Amino acid sequence: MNKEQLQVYFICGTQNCPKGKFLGTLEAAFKSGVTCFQFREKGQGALVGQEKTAMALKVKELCQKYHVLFLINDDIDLALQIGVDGVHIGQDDMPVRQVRKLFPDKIIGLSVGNSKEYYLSDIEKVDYIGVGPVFPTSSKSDAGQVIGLKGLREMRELDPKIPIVAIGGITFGDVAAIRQTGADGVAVISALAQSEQIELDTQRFARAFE
Ligand code: TZP
Ligand code: MG
Repeated sequence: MNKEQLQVYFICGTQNCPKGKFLGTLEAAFKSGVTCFQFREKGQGALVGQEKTAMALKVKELCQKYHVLFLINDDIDLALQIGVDGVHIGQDDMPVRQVRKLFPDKIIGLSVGNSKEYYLSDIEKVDYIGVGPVFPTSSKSDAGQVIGLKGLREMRELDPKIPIVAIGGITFGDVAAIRQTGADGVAVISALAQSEQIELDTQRFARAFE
């Protein structure tokens, strides 16, 4: 994959946005510089079943309109059903080997929290890893140990090649320091989902990669 597509990586589900604002939030962000989107519909208040599928199809359409990569979190069945650019999985989801068999040519991203998880993972079968939480986050209750910029740099040193997306508590003011660790992109939920100036904040993320 082209790792520049990971630079401004927005993760969101309807549960992360004020009621009724989800698609509007996505469109505002997509037109302002988001490069990759992960549909992560989970947790309290998340859509399920037909409603989730219908929303995923709307998101797919928006991604196509703005040339944003469309990834689905965890839900392999949904990804197979509607067609995606890729999927993102965690350490406790379907094993990478199995996911790769189902999606031989698609992007597969894997969450890796530390070096132990790195060594236990099928890294050669994934396209990028999501590393964090770099900073404290309130968007994921079981996000694991905060690793800081130091931990992020250590992961980069462990594997100089694999595309790395930093995640967890990131705002646009952190991008310069994160880039200095050698990470390729930043993934955010709240910095965009809860922004009151989504266009401007997305542009700030995008500009930080110029
Ligand atoms: N995985 C590790 S931290 C995190 C996920 C999904 C949440 C990131 O959200 P935020 O609001 O950008 O901290
Ligand atoms: Mg998961």
